[in-house]
Amino acid sequence: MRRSTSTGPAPSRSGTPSLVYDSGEEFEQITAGAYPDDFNSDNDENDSYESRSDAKGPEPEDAEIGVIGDRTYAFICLERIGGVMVYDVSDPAAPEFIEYVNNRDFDGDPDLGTAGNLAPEGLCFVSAEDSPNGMPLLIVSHEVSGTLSVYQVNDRAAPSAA
Ligand SMILES: [Ca+2]
Ligand SMILES: [Ca+2]
Ligand SMILES: [Ca+2]
Repeated sequence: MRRSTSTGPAPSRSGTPSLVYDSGEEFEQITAGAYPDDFNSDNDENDSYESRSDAKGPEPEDAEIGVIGDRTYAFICLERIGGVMVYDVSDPAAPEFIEYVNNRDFDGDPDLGTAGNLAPEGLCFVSAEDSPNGMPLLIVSHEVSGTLSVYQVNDRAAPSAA
């Protein structure tokens, strides 16, 4: 897995995994749309447009699955440009893109610690029943900024007032 994410049944003793979906260039289409001036930036410097285009692009780094209500979601963090892709993978053969969130600051200075959260490395989903505030959470660790982000995952059917 380099630039895209794939879904398929888990390997079993009797069989081998088979690919049922691959996101192709969708991550790069989405990040290019969100950050046309910072597409395929690196994670330790700003104004680095396209610097990762020849080397893994956004670099999907970790993936986590979370069940909320009757839906199953996949969260995929992008180590270079930053942020997290959210897909509804309740139908593994037809994942639905939900949103892309990135709390990096492209106007800040990574060396001064003013560029937000850089280089998401690991993800941890906390289900509502295990969450201290009763809402599902996604915890994201960042390798370059040395920071943690905690996102509350709101139900799409009942968005929070905030
Ligand atoms: Ca990596
Ligand atoms: Ca890693
Ligand atoms: Ca890394």
